[in-house]
Amino acid sequence: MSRRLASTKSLKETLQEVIPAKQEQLKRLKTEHGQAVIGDVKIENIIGGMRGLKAMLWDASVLDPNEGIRFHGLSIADCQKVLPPAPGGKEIIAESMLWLLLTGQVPTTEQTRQLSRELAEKGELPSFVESLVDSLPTSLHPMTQLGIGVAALNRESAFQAAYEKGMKKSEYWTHTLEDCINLIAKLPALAARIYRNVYQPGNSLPAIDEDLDLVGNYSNMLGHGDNHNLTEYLRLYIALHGDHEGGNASAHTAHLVGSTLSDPYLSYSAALFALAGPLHGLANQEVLRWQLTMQQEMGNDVSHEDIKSYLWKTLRSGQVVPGYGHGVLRSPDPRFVALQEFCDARPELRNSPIIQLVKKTSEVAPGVLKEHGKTKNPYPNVDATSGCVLYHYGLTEFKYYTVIFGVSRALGALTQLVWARALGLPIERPKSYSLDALEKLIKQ
Ligand code: CMX
Repeated sequence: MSRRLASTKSLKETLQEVIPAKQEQLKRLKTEHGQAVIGDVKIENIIGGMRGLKAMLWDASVLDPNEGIRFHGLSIADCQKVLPPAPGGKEIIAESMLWLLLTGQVPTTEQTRQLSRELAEKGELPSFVESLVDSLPTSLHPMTQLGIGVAALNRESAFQAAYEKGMKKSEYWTHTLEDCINLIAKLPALAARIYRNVYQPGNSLPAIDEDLDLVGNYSNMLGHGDNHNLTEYLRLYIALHGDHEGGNASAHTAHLVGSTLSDPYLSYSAALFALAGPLHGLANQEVLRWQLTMQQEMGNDVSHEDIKSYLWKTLRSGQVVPGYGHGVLRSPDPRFVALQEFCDARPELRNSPIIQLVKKTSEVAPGVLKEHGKTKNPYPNVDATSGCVLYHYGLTEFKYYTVIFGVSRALGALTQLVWARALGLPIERPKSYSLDALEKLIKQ
């Protein structure tokens, strides 16, 4: 992992430099250690959603159960120290996180600005996609609209066009990169258009400002560009949520579909429909709903004891406490910690009743969940606070929250598509068994 370089190399040039060493590393692993055993497959893995099975290559980030996520070895705190922010901002931005995820290197400020400009230049939607999205009923869920829009963008796929002409395998990654950058560039305009159509019909979208970063433009197009604190929050949230290693449902879906050589637009469209599931991308809205109900029932001036009894009420009614627990993490999610620090540093959030309630709940819930004794991780995850901050800042449309997550997750999922093509990874095809076949295997 290289630290910040005094370089003006473009993203593609930087990738061109780092890819050969990774290709060598992969070749060495395959030829010298292809038969090395790194774990067992248990029946519980097969019937338990492949939980815990070490079966995927994902290079940009690794999730440690106790430390949380690291992006090419950098913790969130490290990233906050070294990744260049937007002009006039302090938070990590999508461009610097994307550069890190793709290349394993910390970009210079100039490289980040160049990437911002490139994304802004490529940010406009083709007019047929605008007409398509405008023609969708406003009652159609924003995530369905986002998936449709992203899939339609594949008419522009450089990968598909080159594949039809018969490109060499060694050229796959360059066309994939072109598509991925183009898609990331267009996501804010697409996502904002959906927001305006559904929630503010008749309001036209501002033009993309080539001097602004990706999320600065997104915030502008959502109609919140004059709220610097919300824009900064969106920057942090979108950068932090960009990647969470490979096994989560959206990232894995992009990887699986991409492995068939479907282009990045189709692959990421599929990923968005995985993200739209209530077990995956919707938790932030569930937390908000739950905390608002708590607030309505108990008022703003609640004690720790009041929250404790509310938590037990939720648990006794057979529901999960939203925003707590995790499939991999076994300690407080550092993304939650980073968002809490963001809240603590701003008076309007420190004084916000909903944010105060989130904080108080996080002081009580782990003890209650430990006493309840079911969840393997009684600590808050990122979603314990993420939607509540949006709500405080006036982005109150719950159903839209997963769309923002969808803009974010593209950073990691599309990074991995570039690498999968650069490393020549094959089509995914795990072996499956029937229940009877499993019984037979056990008897053997
Ligand atoms: N409240 C109450 N019970 C919980 C719980 C919670 N927050 N989290 C887990 N449990 C329960 C499970 O439902 C399970 O119960 P059963 O044995 O009756 O099925 C038991 O504890 C063991 O679950 P686990 O192994 O600890 O957790 P899983 O890996 O199965 O599930 C997750 C992980 C996130 C789905 C789960 O913790 C949950 O439902 N949390 C609330 C929803 C949420 O916040 N989701 C956001 C996840 C954030 C992200 O993915 O980034």
